[in-house]
Amino acid sequence: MEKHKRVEEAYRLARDIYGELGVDTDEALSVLDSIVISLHCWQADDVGGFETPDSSLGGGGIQVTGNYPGKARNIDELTQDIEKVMSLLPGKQRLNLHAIYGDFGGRRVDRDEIDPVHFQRWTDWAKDHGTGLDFNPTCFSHPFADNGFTLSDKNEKHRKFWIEHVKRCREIAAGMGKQLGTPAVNNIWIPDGSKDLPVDRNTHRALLKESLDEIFSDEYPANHIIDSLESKLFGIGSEAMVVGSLEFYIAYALQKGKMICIDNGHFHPTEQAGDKISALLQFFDGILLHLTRGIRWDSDHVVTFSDEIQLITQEVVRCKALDRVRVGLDFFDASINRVGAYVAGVRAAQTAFLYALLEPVQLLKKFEEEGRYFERLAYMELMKTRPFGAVYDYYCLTGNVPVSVEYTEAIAEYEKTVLSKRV
Ligand code: RNT
Ligand code: ZN
Repeated sequence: MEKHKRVEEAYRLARDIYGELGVDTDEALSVLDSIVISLHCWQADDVGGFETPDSSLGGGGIQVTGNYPGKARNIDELTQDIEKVMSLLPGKQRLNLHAIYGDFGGRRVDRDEIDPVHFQRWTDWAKDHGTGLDFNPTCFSHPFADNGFTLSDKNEKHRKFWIEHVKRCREIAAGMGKQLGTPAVNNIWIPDGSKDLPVDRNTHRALLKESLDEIFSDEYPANHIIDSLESKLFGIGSEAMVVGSLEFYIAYALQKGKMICIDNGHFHPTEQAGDKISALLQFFDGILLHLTRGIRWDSDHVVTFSDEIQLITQEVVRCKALDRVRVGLDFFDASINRVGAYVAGVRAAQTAFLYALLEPVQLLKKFEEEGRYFERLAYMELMKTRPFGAVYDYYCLTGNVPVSVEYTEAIAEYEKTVLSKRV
């Protein structure tokens, strides 16, 4: 109780400090509370999924390292983990599923056979929890992806297989969106690319375009499904060329009215994903974010409150584009408590949005317009030491979730009573 009083007191002080800068902390918190972050289910089990026979992450140049005990082995354990995560977070979240996470009842259901019934359990779960669902085709961890190509494969049989898979994913996602009353984002990412210098980039890109055209020839209402396309610069095993590059998808998505997904791990390390937002917003109705953290490569480390994430959230807020941006997370770290990793990652993303919402944008813009760049710099530096942590703590307190480090104790308890028993 004493502790909680201190959180309230600190918040009152913070409110005054921000108030002097013309920033309304109450208003910032109410906007923050409207930001729904989509939790990627795949952090709970290292992108393994629940297919039979057991698949584990393979191909596609994405990798999980670590073998921390306690990963989710089935839908029961995954929902248990996600519910735990949600109970430790302020605000509302959605759940983002991959196609390999269906309820396959121990049967072998190949990717071109998945069906809405395999996901009804998830939709029912989401209904019960008042949350929305998002979806992703799984075009990796499969023998037909072993040569490094899926939707752009020159092997017609395999390409047709992947087209069928993605078509079914769209049907599943649209069904979820319809039942839940909130459109599901179906985000297509494919690993297709080449390790060494290819000669025929053109045919692969033509095939990808053809495949997408075929996939999108099925029409669904916009209030059931939002289609999104995720580009990448390079991956492990696709260093020389990725078929679904930024240029390819920007052009395609613009022409076809689709959403573009910006994963901040998918660019040259010195390129800033945050800089792209105001450019894309001039043309796109919506952007999907995959917030992640690359270290030297697209390593998908847990999101932290980094400069990179800050610039992304600042740009979304500065562009007043919160209603046009969908926020998803995309990381998979098996070297630490996986449930704790989720909570830390979401809290970091929320802190970054809050930090952006607490920026005295009007004042900074004024400095900028008047050419007072020293003041702009000085105030931007000042904001780094203003008490945004006290504001976030208060958000947790009023959201009835553990404040600051208290949540690590809840994770330790969950590890002791639940995760450590999964052997
Ligand atoms: C891979 C992409 C993609 C995946 C998930 C699992 O580089 O970021 O979003 O991480 O589909
Ligand atoms: Zn991603």
